[in-house]
Amino acid sequence: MPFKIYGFPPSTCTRRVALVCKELNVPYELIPVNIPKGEHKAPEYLKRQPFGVVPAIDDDGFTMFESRPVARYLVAKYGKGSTLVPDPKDIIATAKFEQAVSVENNHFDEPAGELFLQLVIKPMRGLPKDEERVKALLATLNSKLDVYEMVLAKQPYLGGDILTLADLFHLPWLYGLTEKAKLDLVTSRPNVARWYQEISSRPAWQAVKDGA
Ligand SMILES: N[C@@H](CCC(=O)N[C@@H](CS)C(=O)NCC(=O)O)C(=O)O
Repeated sequence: MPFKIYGFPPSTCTRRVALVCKELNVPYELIPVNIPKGEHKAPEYLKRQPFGVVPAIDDDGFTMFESRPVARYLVAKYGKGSTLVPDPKDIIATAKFEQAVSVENNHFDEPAGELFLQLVIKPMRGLPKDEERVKALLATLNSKLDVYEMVLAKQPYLGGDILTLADLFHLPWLYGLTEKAKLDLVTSRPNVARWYQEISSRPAWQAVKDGA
């Protein structure tokens, strides 16, 4: 039975899981859950993801949700020899990886996601954006990326010397904000630009960047 992703192909979290499948060469079947039609709130889907968001997965009867833990499950199960998650026996590499994963989740995801909502999703739905909120979010995100620039001036990747899931987790929002919202978040920061250029040109991301 193929690995099943229940998701909405353009959604960032669905693409985050699809990206890791591609990185690990895990074939997947995408079962569409149409967000604009409200299918993510349908009782059948809520049995898979009780919070009513996408994605959820089914791996030969094993079901789970939350894109980042799903990515880690994929590496644990299918990523023999993969360095996308450090060997847990390497305590320092693991600690630095966990730090980077936490930074993405706690400093980047929220302002990036809300900016995307304001600048791309609202206009797509014919809704006005909140200019004051956009200004505040941009200030927040820029201040976070200034810290990224300092980190990436000292090491090639957010977790250290090796590319990990912590880097890849950024791709859906960063791509959306630079390519769709046309925000200039990276070019003025040479190390962020070098890092983004490298991770976004990976074939796995190229394969799913516009839809899982
Ligand atoms: N932390 C969750 C977030 C899931 C999430 O917010 N998914 C969005 C799409 S990226 C969604 O389903 N939005 C629909 C809604 O909130 O109604 C994950 O990473 O899986």
